[in-house]
Amino acid sequence: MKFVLATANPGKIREMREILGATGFNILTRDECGIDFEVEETGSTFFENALIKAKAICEATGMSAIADDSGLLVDALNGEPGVYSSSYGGENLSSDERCAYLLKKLQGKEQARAKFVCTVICYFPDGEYIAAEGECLGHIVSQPSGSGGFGYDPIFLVEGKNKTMAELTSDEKNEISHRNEALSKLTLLLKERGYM
Ligand code: ITT
Repeated sequence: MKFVLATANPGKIREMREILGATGFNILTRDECGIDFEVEETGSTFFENALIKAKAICEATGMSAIADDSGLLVDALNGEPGVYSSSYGGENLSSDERCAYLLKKLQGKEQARAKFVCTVICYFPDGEYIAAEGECLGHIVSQPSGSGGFGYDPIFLVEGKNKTMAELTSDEKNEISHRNEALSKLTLLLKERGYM
């Protein structure tokens, strides 16, 4: 079975390929399908944005498309950056700058409970789709640490581990991540529907 990933984020593409590797699916990227346009994320929820991306890439390629919409929710910031995680603090910031911006916003707050969440949607050429969600609990640390992963990983201390997400190996991250939970559920649903 062939799928195209509806994400342009290289960190997500790497992890989705690693996680879906065991399924035997043939996973293509947007680039490999010649998609060079950006999909505008006009939704106000992870679900809406995942659906917008999956539908757009399915319609452009004629192939079943899997989209990931994800983000970081920090309790003391009332759930920010949330659906705006990829542009928090400004469109053109680097990941390091975005982490620094978030840490600055958290200054003076007492607790820094947070979670990563992920909604994945597989959209089929007949207009049907299936969705699944995952989350990963943790805390924000005041000093970034580690060089693995991407995005906010260096400032996210994983619950139950004394390490930031960026200090985990990619296998370790993929065992506990929000993305893994969502994609594992999606894979089960695809299995139930006879796609593998
Ligand atoms: P696509 O829309 O092309 O998929 P994007 O990066 O814009 O790429 P999102 O709109 O879903 O995707 O934004 C998700 C952001 O949340 C992402 O850019 C990171 O900043 C953050 N994020 C999501 N998952 C993460 C993870 O596993 N580790 C660190 N940060 C993550």
